[in-house]
Amino acid sequence: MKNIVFNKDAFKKSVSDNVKNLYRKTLTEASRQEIFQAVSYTVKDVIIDQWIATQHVLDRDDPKILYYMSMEFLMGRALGNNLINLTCYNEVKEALAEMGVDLNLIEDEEPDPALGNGGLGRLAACFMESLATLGYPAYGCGIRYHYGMFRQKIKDGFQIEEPDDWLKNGYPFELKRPEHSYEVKFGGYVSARTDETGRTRFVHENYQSVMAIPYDMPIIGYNNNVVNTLMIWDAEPKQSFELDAFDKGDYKKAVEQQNLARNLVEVLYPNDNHIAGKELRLKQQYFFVSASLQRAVDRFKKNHADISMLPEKVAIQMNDTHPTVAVAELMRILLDDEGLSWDEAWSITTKTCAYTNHTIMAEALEKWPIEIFSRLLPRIYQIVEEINRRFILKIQEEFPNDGDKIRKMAIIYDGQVKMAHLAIAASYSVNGVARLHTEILKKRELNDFYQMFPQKFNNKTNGITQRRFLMHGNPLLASWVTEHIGADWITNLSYMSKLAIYADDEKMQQEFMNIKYQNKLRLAKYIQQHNGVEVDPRSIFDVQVKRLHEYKRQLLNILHVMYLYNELKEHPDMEFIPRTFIFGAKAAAGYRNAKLTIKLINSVADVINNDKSIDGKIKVVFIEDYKVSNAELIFAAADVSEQISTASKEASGTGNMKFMLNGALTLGTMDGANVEIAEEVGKDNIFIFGMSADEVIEHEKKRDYDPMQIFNQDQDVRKVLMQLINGMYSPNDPELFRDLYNSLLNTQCTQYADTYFILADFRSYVEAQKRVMEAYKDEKNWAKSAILNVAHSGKFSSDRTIQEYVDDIWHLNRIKVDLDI
Ligand code: DL6
Repeated sequence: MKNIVFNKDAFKKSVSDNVKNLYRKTLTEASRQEIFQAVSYTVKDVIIDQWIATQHVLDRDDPKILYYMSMEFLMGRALGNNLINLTCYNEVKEALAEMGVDLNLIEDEEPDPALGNGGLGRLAACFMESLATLGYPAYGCGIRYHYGMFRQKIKDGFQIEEPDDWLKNGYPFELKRPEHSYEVKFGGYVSARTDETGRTRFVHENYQSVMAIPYDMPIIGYNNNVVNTLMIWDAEPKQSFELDAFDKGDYKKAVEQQNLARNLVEVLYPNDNHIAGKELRLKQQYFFVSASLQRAVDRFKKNHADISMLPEKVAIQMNDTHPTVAVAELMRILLDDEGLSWDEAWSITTKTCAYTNHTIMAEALEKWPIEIFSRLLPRIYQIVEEINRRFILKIQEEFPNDGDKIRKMAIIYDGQVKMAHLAIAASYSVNGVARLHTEILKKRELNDFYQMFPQKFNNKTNGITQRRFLMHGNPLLASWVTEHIGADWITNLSYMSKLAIYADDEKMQQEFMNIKYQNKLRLAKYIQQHNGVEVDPRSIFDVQVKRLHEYKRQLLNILHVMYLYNELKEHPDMEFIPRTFIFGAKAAAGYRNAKLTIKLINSVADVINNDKSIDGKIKVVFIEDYKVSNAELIFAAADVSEQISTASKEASGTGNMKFMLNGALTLGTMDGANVEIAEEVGKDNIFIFGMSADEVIEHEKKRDYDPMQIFNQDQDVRKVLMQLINGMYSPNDPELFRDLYNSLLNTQCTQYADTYFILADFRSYVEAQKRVMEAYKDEKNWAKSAILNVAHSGKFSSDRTIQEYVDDIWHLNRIKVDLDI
């Protein structure tokens, strides 16, 4: 069933008209960027009708609405995916071709809106798309950073960060909505006053404030007319809104407000799984949370006089602890603006807010010094103090003989506000993002809280949208799948299991491998253009793309490449299937070892790629500026998916699912969602290695791991590690990689040497890599495994994840949108 009727002539005319009206040019005179803008405005025209219709349904039916609060939405490009979800991608491609325009080149003109760092932000984007596709009413709430995730350049092998000026040419898919602006206040002080009824009122005075202005972006459901909204907030100084009310004499305040607005949303903090702890970041958090909640409550009040019904109409999901200040802000609105008692306000808040935990990495658990928190958000701090006071009483009731519990569980302790504790105390649901992760939370990291509130804890294994990561990213495979099993998988990925019966079919295996080959050619071309490196599409494409973090162990991967190179040099005639090791990763700007690992990968690439004696058997490629758009090309072309984090450290991972969907075989540890991938695909179709989460945690507890022993006993390890410091990969500066060497061996430089058990897992990784090579020799069997990976990817659709959130946490109803045409 197709909902929109595509009219080719009208489309062409609209594109030409847009070029004319926007740029005073004919199509032949227009640049690609201008044509991208013109096409996007034509597409937006179609979207707007569905968007309005969706809003009318929301106004008419008054369903419960989800507000998904997230500091990050890593959206990726919109044009292609909008066309897919409007079900007119091929028609538009054809119409543009008739106009002499290549849609793929036009798509490349769109900047990647990169308002996120990595997995957490991309998950939020997949969730928004699945919510719209399933027809659930939802707003994404975030920040319109003027500069998103930095653009990565590689210069002499080092990462250089360049600003991502994604709004430079104007972004056609956003809509400014100044009529929904709100004031957000910072600083000042709070005075208690008794009003005429004898009630204590808290008055916030002498504050600075900014206006939060929403920009709406449409989120288009697949073939269902539903268009939800991603509402991202920009900041503007208040006086430009209220010129009259503004005290013109107060120049200093005017400048302060101007600066506050300018700085507030300027840039995304580029840290993944690590908090910056900067004052501005707390301001950003409160800014978008306060504005979003004010809008949510206003929207609710349009239809309802009784605020106690809020939990029936509004669900707030806090994506990690970053928006946790929402709990206190909602309390403030209910107490101060709505005049409710503490108990009434608390009852509403705790039935409305839910929290997702995305990490157990200690450095990512947010804590704010009370000095900063109370100075920036004085009223919010008062409220958190009171939540904490009452929470401590509850802890004492629950654990009467255990004084230590308060130290471990209090929201405010040791001069810090602990955001995860606040989130758990106030949420009706606390979820982890893969089964293993949730179990670790329950048994270890959050065990005290689990003992107190077992009913709050649940698991929601992450997922990804197949519309972007197969239909758009891998059109050849998508069409092949549809040809053989029909198109139901597009909206219900569990249908993919129908492919399994073809896994043994030699013709199908051949077809699958041909498609993979075409995708490898496409990536090889991209690598040639961007890296100037020639890679052999017949080699095994072994890929690790994700943020650079020590726990993700890109270092283990490159150490193995160094080892393999040593082997090949020592035994030039050994049996060997050519391998292309592909990396893509951004490192946080201040993360030394991560940046040094990027340099190491590039240095190893330099040496190996230029060594004629190995006949191109190993190539190493570092893809610059890894982002959503090039990720789609990479997943489609991969043979091997490297998911090699230290077991227990990767909460879930979602790249692992994207590779699987595209028929790559996972080489991974039993970590995060790898565990569930292994379960779905079966042990014959995945390469598992390394220590288990329990073993890692046990060593961490006992502190009995000594990497030096391995260094002394394993000559291959010793050789590779020596090459880090003997100038083999840095002849001009043999000390260049000393810090990496030290991180693995030298206890004086790190708290514990080899914190992420790289040497402990090295041998097992080498063996697993051998199994990969053995398996690849049998092309038919490899193809069978690859097809089975696609066939068993059904569980990992974000549609499934969202349905579980709806069933267990949000309790939303689907809407139905008909277009009155
Ligand atoms: O849940 C999405 C994603 C997981 O797949 C990754 O395993 C996890 O590392 C990531 N967590 C974060 C935590 N961030 N902070 N701050 O990015 O979430």
